[in-house]
Amino acid sequence: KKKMVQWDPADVKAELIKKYPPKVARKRAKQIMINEALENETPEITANVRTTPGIITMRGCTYAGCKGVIMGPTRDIVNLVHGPIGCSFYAWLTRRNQTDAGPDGDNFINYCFSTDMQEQDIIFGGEKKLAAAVQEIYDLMHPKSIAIFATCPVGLIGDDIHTVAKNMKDKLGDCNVYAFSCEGYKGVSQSAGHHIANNQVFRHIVGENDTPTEGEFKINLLGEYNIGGDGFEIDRIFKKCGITNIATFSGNSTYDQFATAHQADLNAVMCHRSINYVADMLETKFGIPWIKVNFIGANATAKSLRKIAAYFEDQALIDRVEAVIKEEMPEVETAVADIRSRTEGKTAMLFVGGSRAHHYQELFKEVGMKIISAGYEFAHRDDYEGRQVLPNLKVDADSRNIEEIEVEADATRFKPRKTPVQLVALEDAGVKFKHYDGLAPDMEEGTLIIDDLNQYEAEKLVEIMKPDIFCAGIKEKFSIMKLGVPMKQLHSYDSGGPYAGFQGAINFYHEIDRLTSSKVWTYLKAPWQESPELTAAYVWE
Ligand code: CFM
Ligand code: HCA
Repeated sequence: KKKMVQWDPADVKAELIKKYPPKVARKRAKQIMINEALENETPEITANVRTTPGIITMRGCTYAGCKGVIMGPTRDIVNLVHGPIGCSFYAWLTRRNQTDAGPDGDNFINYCFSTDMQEQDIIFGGEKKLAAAVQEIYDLMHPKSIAIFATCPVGLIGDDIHTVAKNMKDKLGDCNVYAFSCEGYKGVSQSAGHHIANNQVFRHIVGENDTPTEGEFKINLLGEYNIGGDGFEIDRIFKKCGITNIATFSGNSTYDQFATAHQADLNAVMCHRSINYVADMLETKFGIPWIKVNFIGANATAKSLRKIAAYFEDQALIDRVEAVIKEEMPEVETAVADIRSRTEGKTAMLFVGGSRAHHYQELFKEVGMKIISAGYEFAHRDDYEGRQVLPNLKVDADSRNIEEIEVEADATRFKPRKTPVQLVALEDAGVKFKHYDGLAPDMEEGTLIIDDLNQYEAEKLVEIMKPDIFCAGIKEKFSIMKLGVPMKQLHSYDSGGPYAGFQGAINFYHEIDRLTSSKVWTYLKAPWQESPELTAAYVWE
């Protein structure tokens, strides 16, 4: 059995920033946090700040967050990229979100639509070319809707994509056209792109369709992107429980699902980081409360289903949810019992996006593994530290004065589904609404929490702490594997998945077992490590 590597987190931190110039070291020091209990407070971390130029960040750009993340998975909206062809080509089908359009549904995800901007468009402007592209798409595909995305040059030359969109919408008549000013350079990461996408989806689509939707317990699932088919597994479970999912934002979604989303009774928020803006807007404009859920991990799935059932306060639903959990769990428990003997006590590191570095800790814990270091690429401070807000209301749980709450609720709600007093009573009964835990409180003391980890630090961290598995994205994959450490992509899942829900958890346990139990890593030695005399042959003059 492998001996546990011991380290002092303060030493590791010092080692990570040792080589930086003093100013950079000072900045990075604030983004590397030793998780420790302080008197009455959580330790603070700096997040959502610009990456120092020259550092090889793991982050993506604003266009990636808007077009790739939020709008990309919607299958019947044509996503037209206004920009040079590379921006469209390199964002084409990379995110592994799956679709099922049924026998006659539209699915444009497989296509790559671009205005293919050239030098002359940069000089003379690309608006005419953009309008012609919209017309061409309409003539060829007749979609319900066309979304236009700006890449960096568009903002620099000042093309007015919103006016082009409006004019084309008026001209076409039966096709909703709108635009996103999501130039890649805006903001400090893809996070700005989420916000831009959320605002426009809400402004141009949500609430557009009042045709009544069927279902007794209607929810929207926010922040689930059907990577590796996760959304399919969650929908399978909802269906079994009798919960109607009107719209997923945005895995395998359609224009009409967004347009009818305002008819739901509850929003269940999975990836809070990317979609909290829509949750808040649905609450403010349509009075639909939201709760935080997590379907990554079998126990987390059971907990989230119970939370949804508790909201509706319906005994038949509560019983059905319990029956589903009882039916699904034995297979999960059998898998854990088999795998845990090999995975117990092994260590993992997770550096992913803005929510998975937290959500996936559940799955590792279920097979007895320890998380020794984790962090987000672009999350904000509340994703690290957690936040607690009362449902339906813009007040902190601490300042819970019922009269004050009622006044505020009346002023902001169009159609409140429950009175604040009922909600407070529910909270007191143990149902926590709109509360979400941050990453830090859920991690053990002495662990290292690192924001916007970069390539240099990733390699150093692995060398020093020697985890049994490292989880991140494609840019990290091969440099980590070359260090002899198994690497699992938690963005694209490599070629695996689903990992959500009960069946997904079982898939994940098996994958982690295979990766961390494989002997192949012990054979991984470069020729010059085996025969030092070869070193000279590999040195470049
Ligand atoms: Fe949310 Fe996502 Fe994530 Fe994200 Fe992303 Fe993604 Fe991610 Mo890649 S929306 S924050 S911007 S869960 S694309 S499906 S895997 S970084 S952790
Ligand atoms: C993005 C998308 C990404 C990249 C994943 C990766 C995704 O940030 O533009 O680096 O492997 O999940 O596809 O996060």
